[in-house]
Amino acid sequence: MERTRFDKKLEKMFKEHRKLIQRSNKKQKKSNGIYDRYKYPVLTAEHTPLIWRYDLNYETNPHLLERLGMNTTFNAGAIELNGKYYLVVRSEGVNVKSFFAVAESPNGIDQFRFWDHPIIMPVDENDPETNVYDMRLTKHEDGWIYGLFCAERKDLSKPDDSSAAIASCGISRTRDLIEWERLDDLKSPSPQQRNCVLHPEFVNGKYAFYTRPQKGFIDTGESGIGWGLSDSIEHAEVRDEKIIDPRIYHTVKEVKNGQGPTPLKTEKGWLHLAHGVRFTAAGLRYVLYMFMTSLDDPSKVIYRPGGHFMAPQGTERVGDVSNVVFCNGWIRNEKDEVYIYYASSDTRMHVATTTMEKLLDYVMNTPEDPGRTERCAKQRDELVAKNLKILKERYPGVQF
Ligand code: M1P
Repeated sequence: MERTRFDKKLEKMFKEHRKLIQRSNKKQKKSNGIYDRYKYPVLTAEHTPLIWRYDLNYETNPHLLERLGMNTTFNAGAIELNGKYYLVVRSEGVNVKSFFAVAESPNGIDQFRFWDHPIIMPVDENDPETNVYDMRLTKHEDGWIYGLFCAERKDLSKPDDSSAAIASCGISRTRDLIEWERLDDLKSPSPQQRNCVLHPEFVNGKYAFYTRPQKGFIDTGESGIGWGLSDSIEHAEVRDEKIIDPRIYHTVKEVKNGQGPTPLKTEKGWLHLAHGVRFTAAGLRYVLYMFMTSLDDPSKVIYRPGGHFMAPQGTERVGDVSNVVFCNGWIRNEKDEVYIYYASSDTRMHVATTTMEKLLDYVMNTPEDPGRTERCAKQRDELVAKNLKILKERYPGVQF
């Protein structure tokens, strides 16, 4: 390509990229009343900076080919700092390795822009991981911002199985999302851990972890969302791990589940968002559900709204791993609005917005799953009877 064409093409690429980043987002008209979805994803692979992907030197890349392609941007941790909204995004190159990168927005709904440089997470050179993903950010009362993530290594005990892997909980901390200190991975009785989250307060003077013990890399066994305490964060070890939110037959979390973002403290209890997984003829289906735990004992579940809170819809259903919504980041702002950052189908990031008031109403007043079909029919029938009474009184003679 001639130099002038190269320059023109580059200019056009920057212009289009700028347009994408500056595009404003719009609330979708349809809502279930609990939260609002938005027209556009907040981050896609296309949002990643061109300087991550292209060699802009005419001498070494005269055809302006993409050199280090990006595949997906998903499963982001989220945090608000000084009035700005930050996502620490699982950014995956075309080589299927993820790394973390910060994207910031002035309003949390659109204009998310990646910082120029990805996070270079420190590694233990004696035991480096092959992949890292799904960071949960916790502003802890000890003053640090912690980032817990899955650190994945090849299972060296099975040299002939090229997919045998070990998932472990990596722990890092920062003050500014720029400098990261790596601490020891979490030790626990389970051979594998994924979806671990640090509770934001000390419990009995100790660091408290939500865990997800698992038998194998994919198979969780008889597991669920676990809970355990550790004396230290620098050398975190949970000796006693108890399951606080188990898997249950014929529910949205029949096959597995995992804690989502760090729970939010409210005057009624700790508000949790989690993912639940079910086997279907089309493969695994990942949805989000909520629950609340007690302020006196954050390991005690006190409200369990039945069914899913959010499931993949429309184009969200399709991606690298289809039929998945996953969330590991949300932000409660000073107006008590909650911005839920969820990924669809392991491919892109979206936002859904709501308020603390609505989430509390949802969690405390949505009936539990009665567990059996005829009880579900009766539960619905009771609602129908109450509603018909209201309608008949208010609009006598009108058929709805
Ligand atoms: O592909 C869906 C999700 O699968 C895993 O979640 P879990 O451990 O609960 O099965 C994670 O790898 C997650 O990143 C991914 O989105």
